[in-house]
Amino acid sequence: MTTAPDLTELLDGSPSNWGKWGPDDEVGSLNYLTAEQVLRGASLIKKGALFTLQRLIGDPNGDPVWPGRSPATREMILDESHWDEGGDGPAFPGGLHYADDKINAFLQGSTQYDALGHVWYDGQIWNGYDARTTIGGLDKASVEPIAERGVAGRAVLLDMARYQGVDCLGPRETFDHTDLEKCAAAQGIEIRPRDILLIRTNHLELFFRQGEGFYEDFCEPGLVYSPELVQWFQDKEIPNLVTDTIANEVTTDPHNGVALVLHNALMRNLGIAFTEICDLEKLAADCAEDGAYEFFYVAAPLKIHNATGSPVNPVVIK
Ligand code: UVW
Repeated sequence: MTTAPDLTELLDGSPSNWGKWGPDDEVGSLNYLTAEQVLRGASLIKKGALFTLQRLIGDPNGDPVWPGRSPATREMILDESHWDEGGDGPAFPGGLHYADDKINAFLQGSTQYDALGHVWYDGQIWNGYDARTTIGGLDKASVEPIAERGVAGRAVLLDMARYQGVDCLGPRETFDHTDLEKCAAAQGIEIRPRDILLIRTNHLELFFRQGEGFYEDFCEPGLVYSPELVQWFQDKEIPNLVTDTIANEVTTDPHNGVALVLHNALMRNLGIAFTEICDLEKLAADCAEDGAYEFFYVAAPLKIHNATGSPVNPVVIK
């Protein structure tokens, strides 16, 4: 049996953007989204149609999450029953009643932005910060600076499932940048520098069909590492990778057995923001209908101090 190489060895010499935006940077490749890029994206608004990309938290059919995480639970704290005979509902002048609830949730357990400091190897996170700055909360490269900044620009949908003529991609299936280029050409668009990439696999359809069986021998489909793929992302100055899978890439690289290589090659090293577990179905159906696969994308995760990630409801405007 061959053992998987260390990420240090595998990614030795891989492109890096550490220091490119200064020693204090915490938002990485989102720096590519200048005001000019925001305007470039906004110019694609043609019909005033809105698409929200967040999956429902507390979906009665289940919430897909990375193995080891649990879906969010919501607890009702106050409702009308608290004002029943002998109830503990607070009394307000005028007779106000109100409902209150709270959720207990993994910040990476729904549609989410990863903080750039979410993953690492070799004792260093994005921009070379010491991995020990993650202890007890991310002092560096948390989701907070991304939330503070916001994300907006031209985005393209690469509908890999439709391009391959399948309902959804199955476990372990991989594709790379050359496939993305071919998919874009088939859709009649060009992937331009600084585009936000939205990739549809519809793989989570299998979660809703299979229930817990979905997690057996878990290996999601997705982009797979190669030095050429990393260089392509670097040359294209891609700021944000958005997908409809739990972890945005093939879970275990079939060529070397390493887990989540692109989280490290693209997020830790290049500073590309990752947006995961999106629902791209309505958007994809609309794109197939009107043939417009390029549009304005805007998102801002929640401002949570020191957090490793945050729920988000990105919006596409066509
Ligand atoms: C991990 O990196 C483990 O998970 P996520 O899919 O939230 O990035």
